[in-house]
Amino acid sequence: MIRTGQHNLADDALRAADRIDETRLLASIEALAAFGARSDGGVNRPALSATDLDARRYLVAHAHVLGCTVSTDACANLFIRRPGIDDASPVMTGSHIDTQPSGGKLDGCYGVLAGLECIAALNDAGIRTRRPLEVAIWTNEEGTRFAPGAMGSSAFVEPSRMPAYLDAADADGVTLRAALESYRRAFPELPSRDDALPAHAFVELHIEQGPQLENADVPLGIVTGIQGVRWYEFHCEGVAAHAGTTPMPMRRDAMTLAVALRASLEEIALSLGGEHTRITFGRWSVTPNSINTIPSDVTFSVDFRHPDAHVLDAFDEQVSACAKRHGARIAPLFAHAPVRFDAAVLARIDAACHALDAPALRLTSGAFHDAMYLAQHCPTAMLFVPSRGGISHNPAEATEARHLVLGARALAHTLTTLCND
Ligand code: HGY
Ligand code: MN
Ligand code: MN
Repeated sequence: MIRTGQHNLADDALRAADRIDETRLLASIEALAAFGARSDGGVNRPALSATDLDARRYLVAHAHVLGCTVSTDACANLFIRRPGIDDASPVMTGSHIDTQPSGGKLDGCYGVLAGLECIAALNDAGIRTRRPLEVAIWTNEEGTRFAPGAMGSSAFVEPSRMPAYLDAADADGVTLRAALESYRRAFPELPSRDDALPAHAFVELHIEQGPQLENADVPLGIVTGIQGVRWYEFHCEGVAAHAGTTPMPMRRDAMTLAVALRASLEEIALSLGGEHTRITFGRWSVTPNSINTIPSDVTFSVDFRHPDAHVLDAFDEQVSACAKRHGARIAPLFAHAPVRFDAAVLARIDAACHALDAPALRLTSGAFHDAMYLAQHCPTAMLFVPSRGGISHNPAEATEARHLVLGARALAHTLTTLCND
């Protein structure tokens, strides 16, 4: 039996879990939610926006109070490190703090704050782990300000992605390059890492954002993988003309084209993917967007998800042909294949749930997460807590306090055992 100080390692994991403090965790969730708070109780904190930089400043200060060091990298990822006894490769946890425009308080933020709560719990318990523990804050996971999503974590595992990312622009034409320059000016004191350090393991705690755990009445989800995702933008072109004078047969209405194309794309998705299909046409822009002018241009996004790689590839092929048939242009924005997580890390999470006597359900994630890229870098897995009503990407996003605490306790147990490998 390996002994550190007066305790054996199994005790350390339980002692760390027992020092998770509900009041401190819930208070940190409310404190972070204040940055970009919406009047309806949600949060709007775009990646690298002023509110995001303020939130980062709050978390960097919090990290220093916990006795941690903070560093960053070329894509503004933040790494909050609790030193270990040895300078071995760290165990990593964390998630993202950028939100959807009408997002909730928990998506991403809960995983970051629970990671910091685990550090506070280890400190309170006086536990020193063999390996360092790092909480990562990955930049632009949502991908709503800059496409693609999970930009920070993908650039961390593959730095060669950065040059292409720098020219990504938001709806106001601000490039990632400019946003990163503002970030560096705001945090000149943070040491920057040149490349991705090896990691012993990565465990991401996240809300499920769907209904499975709540429907099964189970408080924890052991996430075995993530379904695949494809993002595209379609552009339909018509001819602007007067709404009152132009006879219907004479029109080339871009919206009529777009609506017909949308129907064809949905039909393809459902015929290929069946009940597991998830297709969303979430972002539209109409030009000139005037009540009394026939649209000349309509652009809309497609977010397609499916657990089967063959279905995703078949969808790719068929939508290109479909766009051609409809005379529309198609621009692929983002693609990630389905991911299977590491069995050994899953076993650690499983052991933590058993140690805490907590029922757990194995499931695949419908949402993508930074863990899908970290899985290329080191042994990776995820842990879920239920979402009330399965709601997320919505100000009403919520999770029972007892589940938030249990998730953090299971994370503390898992991280402590991994940190003592
Ligand atoms: O879109 C997603 O699946 C993630 O929530 N950003
Ligand atoms: Mn998320
Ligand atoms: Mn999200």
